[in-house]
Amino acid sequence: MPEVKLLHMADMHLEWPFAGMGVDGARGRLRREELKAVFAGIIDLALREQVQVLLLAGDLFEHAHATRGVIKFIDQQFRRIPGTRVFISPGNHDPLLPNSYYQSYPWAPNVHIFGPEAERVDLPDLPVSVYGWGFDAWEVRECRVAGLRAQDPSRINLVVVHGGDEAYHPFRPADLAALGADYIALGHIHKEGPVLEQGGRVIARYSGSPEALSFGEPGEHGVYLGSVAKDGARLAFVPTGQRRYVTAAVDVTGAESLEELAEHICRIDGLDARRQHCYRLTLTGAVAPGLRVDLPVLQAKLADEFYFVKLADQTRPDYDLPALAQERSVRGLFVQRLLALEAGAPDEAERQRVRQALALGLEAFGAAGKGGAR
Ligand SMILES: [Mn+2]
Repeated sequence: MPEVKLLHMADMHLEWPFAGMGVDGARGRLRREELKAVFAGIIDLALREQVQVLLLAGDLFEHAHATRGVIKFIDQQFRRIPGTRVFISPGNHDPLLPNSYYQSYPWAPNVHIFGPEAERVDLPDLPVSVYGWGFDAWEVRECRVAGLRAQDPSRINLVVVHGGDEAYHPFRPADLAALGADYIALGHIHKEGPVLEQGGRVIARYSGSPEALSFGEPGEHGVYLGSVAKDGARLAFVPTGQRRYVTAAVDVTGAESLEELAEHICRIDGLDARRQHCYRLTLTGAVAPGLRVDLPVLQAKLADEFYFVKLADQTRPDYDLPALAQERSVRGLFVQRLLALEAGAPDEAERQRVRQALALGLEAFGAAGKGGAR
């Protein structure tokens, strides 16, 4: 039975600005170089696995930021795999606008870029048809998959398309099911996952972003590799992501100094992992009264321990607040008032401000923590 060796990827977002990484411009530029390396690694995989068809389901690069240099880099990667047919369905970050490099660049002969009209391309040497359609605007608010319906059910019918939500080419699983395709490679959602299954086999899925781009993209990232025949698609996830984004809470209960806070924080992972991945950590628990959880200083202390760490403070001083609030004293009244303020605060930022005021006030009153005399 004929089959086709396939690699499905999407949402590479080359030249992504990484603005959320903070003020460090060099780090963003380095991340953009890392994205290029991940893409080159996927081309290595296609070469090694002798992939016949590479489906690129949109958002390959950032239209707003891409230079001719990065386009040349992408094209050179495609030229490394002349035996692989590359099909690109432009997405909402790399739409086929009049000034798109998709229009003006002399792309390698093995590359096909789908346009705003649904199109079928038959491979010359295999009973395979590839159907696709591409964004020609920043937003597309209607479903355009109807033109991608398989015309010859005896052939292996592949679809590559971008979108799936309201402003970005909405479609439902039922719209995809109606296409009669053997495999539908989707892009747009940066988390991999199936969209349509039939008889225990995935017919349509998102491959996710090959490299995570922000804290909104936790977990492993990669591409899908395998084969498609008339009796079904057999593709498996291949991790390609280099840096993971980890969001977690760290209980620092008992910490009495910034050094101890740093020790608690470093327990989140081993040094190799910490120097590889990006962490967004919220400190929780009860710390020694009088310990100022000074995030900028702590952040500086951890500079050599992490590739990237962003801290938030939700700790509280280790006071027995209910007991203090019972005291018949100015201090007792102060604690009562601030606990009420905290309870009535509209958001976490305000609650945190009240907790800080409470801690400073108790520090001024000279209150001892639960641990005893200070
Ligand atoms: Mn995307």
